[in-house]
Amino acid sequence: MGDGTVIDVVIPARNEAATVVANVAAARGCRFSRQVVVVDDGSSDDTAERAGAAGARVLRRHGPSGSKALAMAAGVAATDAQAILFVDADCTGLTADHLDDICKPFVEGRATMSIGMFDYGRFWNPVVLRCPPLSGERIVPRWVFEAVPPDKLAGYTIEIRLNEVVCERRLTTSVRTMAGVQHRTKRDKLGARDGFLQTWSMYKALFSQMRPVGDIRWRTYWFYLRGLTIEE
Ligand SMILES: Nc1nc2c(ncn2[C@@H]2O[C@H](COP(=O)(O)OP(=O)(O)OP(=O)(O)O)[C@@H](O)[C@H]2O)c(=O)[nH]1
Ligand SMILES: [Mg+2]
Repeated sequence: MGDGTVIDVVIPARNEAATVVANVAAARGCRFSRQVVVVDDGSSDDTAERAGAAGARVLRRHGPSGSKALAMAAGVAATDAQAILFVDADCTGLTADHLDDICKPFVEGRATMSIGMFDYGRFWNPVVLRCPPLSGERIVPRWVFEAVPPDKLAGYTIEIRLNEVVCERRLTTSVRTMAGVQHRTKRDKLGARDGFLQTWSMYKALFSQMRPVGDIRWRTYWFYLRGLTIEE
């Protein structure tokens, strides 16, 4: 993909009033992005109103039946961009510069998928950069998202499905640390007990996608590492 590629930002958000404005601002400041689409379903706070006031185009899906992946799909369907930069609404410390840095390897044609990882400090970052990436901050060509089968658009497993599309085709990925960026965890949002239970069910869902229970092959990670460039 080259310089003329149209890139839109899609931000799935549910009950992220505390952080959505800052993340929309970062996304609007990204020099490669055309528009910022926030997809809110079922928020009980004013996430949607705040996102709109911050300059995002807001899509509202009503009812509690949504999921992160379905929100992302609704965002993609609402744009005609050739590439989508996904950003979670619960990041802290995220700036336009971080998003520019994620886009560069993609725009310069060095990677099919480019991802930003949270900053876990000097000791852990080199490890995190080599783990299977689950990060929500990533740019992919539109076709990569559309290649995920509709029945696999489930909750929090969308990132490993995107990894699968790219890596099983032996395409390239670039990762980098987003210096100073963290996120509000489920514990921050829901309290210790519910946060723990939801985090537990998220990881259970992730592992149940992997063989032998699920259909994702472990070799995908090997292909991932072979096509990986770590940006400094
Ligand atoms: N529209 C919409 N967005 C969602 C839904 N579930 C999660 N999101 C958003 O997706 C992003 C990531 O969700 P999180 O729950 O923070 O998941 P995570 O960051 O992978 O997991 P943690 O490490 O526990 O924070 C956030 O912006 C959420 O608001 C949903 O059902 N609908
Ligand atoms: Mg989060």
